[in-house]
Amino acid sequence: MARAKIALIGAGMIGGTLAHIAAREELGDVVLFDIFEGTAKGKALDLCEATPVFGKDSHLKGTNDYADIAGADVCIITAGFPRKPGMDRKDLVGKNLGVIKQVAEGIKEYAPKAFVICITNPLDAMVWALQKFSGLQPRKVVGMAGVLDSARFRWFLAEEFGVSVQDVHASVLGGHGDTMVPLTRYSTIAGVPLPDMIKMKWTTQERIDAIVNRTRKGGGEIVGLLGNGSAFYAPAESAIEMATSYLRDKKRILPCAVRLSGQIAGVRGLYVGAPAMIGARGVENVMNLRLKADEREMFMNSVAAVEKIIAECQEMEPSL
Ligand code: TXD
Repeated sequence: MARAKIALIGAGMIGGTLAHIAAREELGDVVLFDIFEGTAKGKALDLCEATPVFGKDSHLKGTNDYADIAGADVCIITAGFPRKPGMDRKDLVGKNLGVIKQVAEGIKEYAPKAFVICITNPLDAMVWALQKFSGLQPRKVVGMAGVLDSARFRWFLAEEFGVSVQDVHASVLGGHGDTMVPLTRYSTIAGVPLPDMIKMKWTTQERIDAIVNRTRKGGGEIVGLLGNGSAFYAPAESAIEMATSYLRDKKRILPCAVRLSGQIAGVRGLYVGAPAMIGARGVENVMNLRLKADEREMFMNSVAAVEKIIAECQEMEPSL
């Protein structure tokens, strides 16, 4: 059987890390695309030269020509400008919307059957614009944010309880960032929901609230520490988990930015984070969670934040 072809649009910090993981996991052959041809070609060649050492037969190619992504099975998009310290996600809107338009046109022309994972911020609005500009089926276009947000939440919980990360499950909903909705009643330690962990006196409500707050600000914490650029290891691992579920038809249920059609709180036509089943047909199902009043309020607050950025996009790009 032919190897899968994975196109990585953007060969920066996340793009390079994605290429590394995809090659090591032998997930498929990799095309690294960037407007800076040297960056894409240099990273691809460096990784090709690493393959004999880690002993995997993945082929990597760097390019600045969209024709090279022809027939890609998966496209992962990180092209754009990262958030700088003190810069809000919204400052990125104008710059990254123009980038997403170009990328959508490239994918529409050369890889219209691909499963497309957008990572570029502001995530929920960019993935929405990408689907509109490209005209691809909504079930084949998703955004990566929830897997990362829930991974951060899981790590903080594993630290809090001193348990293996493997025994921690965390559930998040809504837009990426400050308005993200952590579902503590669906977040568990070895199957025991967090509210029960509080009753069992393994932790307190105050400590869980602090962890939720730290999770919401997780991206900013890394930006502040790095001083130049944003998180890349955990975002890359998260997108690979989504790509793997598609390529291997695993039907994982992962929190992804998906286009809702009424499954949660009646929201339609918008991309927001929700638990989605990812298989060979793309988004095969979205869990129709019934939210409690306070969760619904947080979710609608998150939806409003996404709508606000979309309105800004529509002002800048009347075709949307
Ligand atoms: O959870 C999430 N979704 C996120 C998103 C978590 C972390 C980072 N998040 C966002 O991902 C971040 O705010 C950025 O918008 C993207 C990519 O982050 P990365 O750290 O990889 O950024 P880099 O290193 O700046 O890489 C971006 C690359 C860089 O090499 C540019 O030359 C290239 O994008 N670029 C382009 N490539 C193709 N086409 C165009 N037009 C283009 N413009 C810039």
